Amino acid sequence: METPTTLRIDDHSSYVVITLNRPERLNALSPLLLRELRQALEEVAQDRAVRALLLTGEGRGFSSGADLRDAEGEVGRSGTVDVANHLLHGYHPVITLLRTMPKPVVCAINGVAAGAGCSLALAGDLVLAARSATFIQAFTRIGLIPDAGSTYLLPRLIGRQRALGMVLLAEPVSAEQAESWGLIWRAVDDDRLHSEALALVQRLADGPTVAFGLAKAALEASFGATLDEQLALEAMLQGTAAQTADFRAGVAAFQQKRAAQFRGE
Ligand code: LHQ
Repeated sequence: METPTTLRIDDHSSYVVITLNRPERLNALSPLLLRELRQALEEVAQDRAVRALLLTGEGRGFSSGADLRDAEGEVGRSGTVDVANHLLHGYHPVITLLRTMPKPVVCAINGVAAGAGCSLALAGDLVLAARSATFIQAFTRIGLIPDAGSTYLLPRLIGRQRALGMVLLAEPVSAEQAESWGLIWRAVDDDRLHSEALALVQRLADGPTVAFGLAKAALEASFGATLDEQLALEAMLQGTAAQTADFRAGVAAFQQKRAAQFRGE
């Protein structure tokens, strides 16, 4: 991939850190950033050596959502951009790649996550946030509805009432509030965010990657399934997990009373 101009990509061999890098606009999601992020995510998804992903932002924001000042997309000038197409071709591949990534995705929310930036933050598997970070469903402030997955994710994470509160009032929700609602995994002190996120992604990268990917898929499928369908899916996916070298390594380590060394296959 060509060196991206809106992202920083750090390859730590077993995991990759992608940093949104337009801090002067609080990492607003320009069409170029979305294209570069999509390409980076496709590469992470396909690279078997990469066993986990950390997504974070540079500067004092995680992401302020759609770039309302971008000249290319002209989102800010009402009627000059085909919003539905921009969503279909710009945002949706990114959200889908994150949700279907066959390896764990940690999001480290370093500051405000607004609009589609909030959707992006919540698309991760485990979301850590700096205590000073906020989550704003900013869409209705500008007369839009939540997009980029927020109407799917919010009710599943926090229920209808809190989802509606966030959407209709569009007020900042603190990291601590987000943690207590179950919107995110954990709020951590600002100066600990980076080290805690790296420790978490390293831990996940050392885990049974195939099982992690299959577990994610099973949990995702559960919302649209009956118990019988879900039991059948579990049996099928477990059949796959049980064929991995990591399963054999895990059982052997248990029998020998030592920690397992997983290789992600
Ligand atoms: C920005 C942005 C921004 C550009 C701050 N764009 N520059 C919509 C349309 C079409 C298709 C697809 O989907 C969507 C979905 C959406 O995401 S709609 C929601 C879009 N986002 C927003 O409405 C949030 C807009 N931003 C804000 O409300 C504030 O900036 C927040 C609350 C995020 C942060 O406030 P402050 O901490 O006070 O920072 P600031 O407002 O001073 O912003 C700092 C700079 O970043 C500033 O630039 P400047 O040159 O004046 O220093 C802002 O213009 C720029 N910026 N958000 N979305």
